[in-house]
Amino acid sequence: MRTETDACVWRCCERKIPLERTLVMGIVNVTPDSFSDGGQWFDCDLAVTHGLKLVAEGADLLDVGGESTRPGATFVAESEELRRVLPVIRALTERCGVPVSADTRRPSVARAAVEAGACIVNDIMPFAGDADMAAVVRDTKAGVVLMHMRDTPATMAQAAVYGDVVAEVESALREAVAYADAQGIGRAYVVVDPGIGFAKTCEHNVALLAATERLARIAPLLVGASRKRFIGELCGEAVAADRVGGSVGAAVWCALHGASIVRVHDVKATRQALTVVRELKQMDRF
Ligand code: PMM
Repeated sequence: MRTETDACVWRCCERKIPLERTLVMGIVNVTPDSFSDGGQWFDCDLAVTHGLKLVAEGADLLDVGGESTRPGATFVAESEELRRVLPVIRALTERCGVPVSADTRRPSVARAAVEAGACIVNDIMPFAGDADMAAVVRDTKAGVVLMHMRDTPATMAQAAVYGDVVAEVESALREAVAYADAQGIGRAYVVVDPGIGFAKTCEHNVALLAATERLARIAPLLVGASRKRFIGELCGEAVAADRVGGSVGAAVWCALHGASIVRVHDVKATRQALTVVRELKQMDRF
């Protein structure tokens, strides 16, 4: 069982990140092909400038990734992933002041990222890709995001078959937390994530978001709905960058239902919305 104290702080290397209010994690994709912003920051200087802008707009954390996970994407070589992310992580850690996370499924990249200054490992294939990942997290004392997905980005669309998606994702996340426990990773280091859009249809994503409160009982919850395809399907927007309103709506919903962190592209709009809703919610108590 988590204690109240654990629930309020996320331990990430030397940092203790308070989780009393919903935090905004800004996305820095150093990739040529991400579905949401592919190619825009595929250059170290551009990526760093983008990360600094997100922090100026109110990001509490930054998530740096060097491998696209869009449906159908194939993996890049380890050397290429390292080449893309390490200089960006190093520069952002030195310059931005907020905790930096490495979005990777590779233990070698996770370890190098922590050595370069990251304090969070965002593992989209929790411990499945390689058993060494748990050891990296335990040894470095990095915070870890355990995200639900099935198969790999290249094949996940065919794996989007569930009887009861909420129960199955909940049970898989509980298993991932138990595995982390067994590997000696303290609960205070762990955040879970339902993996919106990863081996899920539009209906599955909506059901999972509707179950935010239930999923947030497993461990502190991170949700990444930003610009994803289901928002396009619900709102009739084919272009990812035109899904800001729907993305902010999803982030507000998650915050109101107990999510600790929302992972977003549009930090400024999300931050404004969460600030106003938070004020209103506080007034609501009186
Ligand atoms: N989504 C993407 C990439 N990494 N990590 C976590 N923890 N949760 C997510 O939902 C998630 C992720 C999808 O791609 P994007 O970086 O272009 O948004």
